[in-house]
Amino acid sequence: MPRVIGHIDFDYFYAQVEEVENPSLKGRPVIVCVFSGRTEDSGVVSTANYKAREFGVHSGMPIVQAKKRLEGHDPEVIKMDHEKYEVISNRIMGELGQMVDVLEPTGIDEAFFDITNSTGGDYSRARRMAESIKSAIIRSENLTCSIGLGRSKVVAKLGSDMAKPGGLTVISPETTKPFLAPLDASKLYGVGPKTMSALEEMGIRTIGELAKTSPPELERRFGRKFGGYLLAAATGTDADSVVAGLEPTQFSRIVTLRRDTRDPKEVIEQLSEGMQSIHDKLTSSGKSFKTVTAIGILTDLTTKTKSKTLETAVSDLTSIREAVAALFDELSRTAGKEFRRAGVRVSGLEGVEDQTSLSEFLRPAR
Ligand code: DCP
Ligand code: CA
Ligand code: CA
Repeated sequence: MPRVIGHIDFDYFYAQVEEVENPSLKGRPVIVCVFSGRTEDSGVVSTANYKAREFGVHSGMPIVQAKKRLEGHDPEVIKMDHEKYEVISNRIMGELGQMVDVLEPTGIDEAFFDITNSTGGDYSRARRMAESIKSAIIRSENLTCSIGLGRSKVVAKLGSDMAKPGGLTVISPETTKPFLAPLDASKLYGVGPKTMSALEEMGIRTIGELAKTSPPELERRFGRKFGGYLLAAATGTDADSVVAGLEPTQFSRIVTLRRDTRDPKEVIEQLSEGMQSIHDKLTSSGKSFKTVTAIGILTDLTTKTKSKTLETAVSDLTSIREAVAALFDELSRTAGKEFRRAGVRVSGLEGVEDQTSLSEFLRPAR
């Protein structure tokens, strides 16, 4: 049975999240920026929506330069809020995990997945599944994404790249060769400018030309491992499989206090948002926890911690707040110095995954 591997990539992710939150931005150039704080506009563009890209703005460009290009076009400049994007990413990954056989997140806005079993290797069924994944994400988060399907990770990734923005590229086993042949070899995952110029020296420009090169020739130039990979990638036969992403084992937040203090009430108050964000993460990943830890970093920069383990796993905000309050009361009595920074960690996570494996375990054998 041919493998069916997918690669999903959310479109102009950070900027799209901002558009969803504030629909009046649609149609205007939007840039999401990381400000370094040195001068008012120093820093770089983290990402830009497609409207801003029409003016040549791209990730990594200095903010000053981007603003110049967008002058007179009513741009919106937004400060990057990584936590916000992470919460949404986690929610989508959680949802995706329920829809595919194996999910391997590879970044905040992308993942490989395997749907060989659930489609029986049938690429028409796979296309319908990819379409329903796309509509599910639109329904739940109002976000568009691009998906590629193919028989290997390299092919799937090429497919999602070509589908941007908002598309779906299905490369069935029969169409893999003609699909790959005319493409520039630099499009292959792992082929950077250095490899590309080495290939050009060998007279290789396209993936099709690379696929026809003899293995010894490639191995002589690139070594056994990378040479072998290049040939496999070019023929769509790279064997790498989709590996389930590691589940988080803890969530934590640390803040620098507005002033050094021994007062647990002051500490708790400033940790309130952090506890809320931990609670959001628990909710979005469907997890509960057994252990709560209060973390205090003192004025001499030593770290003191105090933990409490519950009898059963819980996930509600009140439990976090109550445990943290009690732990900081104790910590402030024993620390002997003022707190400079303070944090909370929940660990011993249990959740969705355990339930799935349990139900699988209980399912009668066939
Ligand atoms: N990112 C960043 N700095 C970069 C590149 C990316 O901070 N130099 C962040 C912002 C992006 C996110 O990572 O939204 C995902 O990166 P992508 O390369 O997938 O780019 P986008 O999702 O922004 O756009 P595309 O529609 O091309 O996927
Ligand atoms: Ca993206
Ligand atoms: Ca990406």
